[in-house]
Amino acid sequence: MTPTITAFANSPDRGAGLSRDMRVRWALEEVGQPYDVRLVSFRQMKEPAHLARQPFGQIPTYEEGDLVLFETGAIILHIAERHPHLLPDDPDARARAISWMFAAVGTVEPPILELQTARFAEGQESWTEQRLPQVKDRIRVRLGQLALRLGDSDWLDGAFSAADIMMVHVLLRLKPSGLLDEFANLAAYCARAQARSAYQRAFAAQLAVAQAAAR
Ligand code: GTB
Repeated sequence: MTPTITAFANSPDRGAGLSRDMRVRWALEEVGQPYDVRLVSFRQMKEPAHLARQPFGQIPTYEEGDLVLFETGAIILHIAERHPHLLPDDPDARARAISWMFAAVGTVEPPILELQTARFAEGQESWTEQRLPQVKDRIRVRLGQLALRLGDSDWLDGAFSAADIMMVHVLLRLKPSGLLDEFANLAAYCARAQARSAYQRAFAAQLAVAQAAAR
């Protein structure tokens, strides 16, 4: 059955690949699962039909028959459980990969989101400039810890997995800030992931939506 995901009809990142549907597209491309996309406007995201799928009025969602999922971590875990190659077969390695998926959204993403909030939602506040150095330092702490653990490995724990999809996509949001480039192995890790053909197909698909919206 072909799943349907939702994505922004008009993504605020204009096709830079930073919206979270990109993670789901990438996972689906990695496993070779074709998918349909339902584009939603900001207004539609807050209407009952979409709220029934995503109680917080956000994208992406994932529909497969009667199954409706939200939260990218859960969606990608579901895809990885239904298809080979995105999680290790060995139960312990699988559990470790899932730990990294949680770490991406629960430990690494929150300080990065704080920077987005400081820049975009609170950018006009008088105290924002004073706050930014602390926000950036909190990110550097996390990136330093992650960089230490990654070392010169290609991927987080053995072979490429769903954990790398989650972590790389979280890290990519930092690119415009320059913070990622302070950690050479993390920048190389992201570049390695972005060179994957599945990443590139997913990126092209979401960019095509943004380009069509701009016409
Ligand atoms: N925890 C949820 C998940 O992982 O699925 C978070 C979902 C989420 O925040 N979705 C965003 C959304 O729907 C889309 S990605 N926001 C609308 C709302 O909350 O009302 C948001 C996004 C846009 C642009 C960039 N960027 O340019 O860097 C990054 C992220």
